[in-house]
Amino acid sequence: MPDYTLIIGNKNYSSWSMRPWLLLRHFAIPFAEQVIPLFTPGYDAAIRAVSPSGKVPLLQHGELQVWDSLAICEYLAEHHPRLWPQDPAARAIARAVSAEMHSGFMALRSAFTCNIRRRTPTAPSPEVQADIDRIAALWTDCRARFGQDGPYLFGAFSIADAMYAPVCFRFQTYGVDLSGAAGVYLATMLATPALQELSRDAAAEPHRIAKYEAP
Ligand SMILES: N[C@@H](CCC(=O)N[C@@H](CS)C(=O)NCC(=O)O)C(=O)O
Repeated sequence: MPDYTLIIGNKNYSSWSMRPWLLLRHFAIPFAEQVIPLFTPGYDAAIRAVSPSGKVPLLQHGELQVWDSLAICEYLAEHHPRLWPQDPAARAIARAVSAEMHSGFMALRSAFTCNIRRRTPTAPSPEVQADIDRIAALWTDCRARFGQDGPYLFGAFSIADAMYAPVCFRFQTYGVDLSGAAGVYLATMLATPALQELSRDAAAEPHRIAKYEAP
């Protein structure tokens, strides 16, 4: 019986649930997965019974309940220090870009909602394009400054990559092409086994959330 239980909303649409799930899977940290299907009858009561925020994801570890994706990743890193880069400067920037993702990119997140199995090439609005440009610049900068020892933002896969994984899926769904180092990083992420496993699980999920399937 694994120590950790991760409660998620689903695999296909729940971008916040995805981050700690990918982290646990990529690092082969054993965990039990519990799905409380998002926006289905009974979801609200079921999630509020366990999560103080009424939102997924939630990590249960013994008697402790930790909510919010970034706080969950930080908690896991207390027990598994390799989840952040080892160098203090790299770790500081990894935390900065993770926080920027956690609190920003609102135009992209609201126009290009997460739907992993969908393919719907869409021309971005100027606001969405500005978010895409910032993400491409950030990825390029991290790869150039910290990416010498591996193909991810800080070389080895870290929390920062897990935080940007939903953006990678959104770029695939909406047909956002990136050039140069950012494009190579995007392809690397989409080919990463944990992301591929999540995609397969998302494709097999039975339920549909109508507002994320329109138009
Ligand atoms: N900042 C939170 C956001 C969590 C969040 O908004 N989760 C969504 C699902 S992806 C949710 O539970 N929505 C249900 C609701 O708002 O009632 C985090 O990082 O975990």
